[in-house]
Amino acid sequence: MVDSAGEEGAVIPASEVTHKTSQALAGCGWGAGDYIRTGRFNSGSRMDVVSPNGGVVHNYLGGDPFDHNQETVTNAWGSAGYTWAGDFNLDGRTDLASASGNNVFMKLAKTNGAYDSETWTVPNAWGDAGYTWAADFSGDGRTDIASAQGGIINLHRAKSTGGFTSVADAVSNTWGSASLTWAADFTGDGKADIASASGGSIFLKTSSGSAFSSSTKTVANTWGGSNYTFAADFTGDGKVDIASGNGSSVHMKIATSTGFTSQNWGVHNTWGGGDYTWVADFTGDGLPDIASASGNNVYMKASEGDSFHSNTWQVNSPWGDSQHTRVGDFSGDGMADIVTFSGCQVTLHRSTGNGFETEVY
Ligand SMILES: [Ca+2]
Ligand SMILES: [Ca+2]
Ligand SMILES: [Ca+2]
Ligand SMILES: [Ca+2]
Repeated sequence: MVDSAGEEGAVIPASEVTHKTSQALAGCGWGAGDYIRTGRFNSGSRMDVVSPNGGVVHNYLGGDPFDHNQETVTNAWGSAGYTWAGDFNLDGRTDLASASGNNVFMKLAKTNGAYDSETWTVPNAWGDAGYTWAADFSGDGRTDIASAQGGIINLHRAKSTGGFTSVADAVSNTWGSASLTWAADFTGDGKADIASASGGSIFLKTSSGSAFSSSTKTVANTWGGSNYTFAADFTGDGKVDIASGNGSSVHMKIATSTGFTSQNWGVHNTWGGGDYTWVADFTGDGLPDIASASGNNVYMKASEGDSFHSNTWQVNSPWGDSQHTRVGDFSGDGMADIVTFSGCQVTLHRSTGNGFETEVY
């Protein structure tokens, strides 16, 4: 099979690395790596990378080249595991929210890259960070927060006027591990649900918009490592599926209107490290792909809706650490790229849809 992503098994050689000193960042700065977030923080279609550091947020606005600016914010943050990026006020720009006790410290993004700092209050009832998610549970486009504590989900719905409406909703106390628990729209109705996998069961909490209903779906007990397990809509039908890479198979749990269908999609047994394995649409066809980097090789498993197409997109430059390496459509052309920062140096692997072109500046 030959398609826009190249032949099955093809090795697409690295482009010449272009050194664009004229694009060098005017400055840079970084806070702790576990607070780095991606999103669309200013106007426009390009993904950005932001790094909070106390009373400032360093913006690296996408993308070819990136621009750095440093914005002043209120120095009020919860811990990294309770810090999220999402559009909490539905203005089309990604915001930051960081929870501590009764307070959710908001940095609401403005068109010029700056932030309005606000504090939105909630009841002080939080589950572990691994069971606390920011997603649009209500389906109105605003990002909400949900935090599970056993048989209770504390749901904080973002209001049109700002702030949250909080409810404590009783659910079935059935959970797999945090690394196999995701908030995403598994049912395709526009409202994020919560799915948690354990062996041959997926415990689903389906959102009605204001509460969750609990059910258990039976699936094949076939899983790769949690770093290779992802929730995304690999089939393109609007319902989020679960894919778990394991050697020459990706174990698929494909969401249906009643549960999940288990399948194995064959792939080349080529994988990089778990910290360098990502899901994004690198080919630009609307379907999420799996990319896994090891040295100069980025092993691409491109979804074709009912199978993966395996080939290798090479790059020719070193990797920064995984927290400073991010995927997203930074160049704004519909194809996900990889950026790796090393201090003020930016290495952008820009997807062409069937390979990477690399710029260093
Ligand atoms: Ca916003
Ligand atoms: Ca849903
Ligand atoms: Ca799907
Ligand atoms: Ca794709």
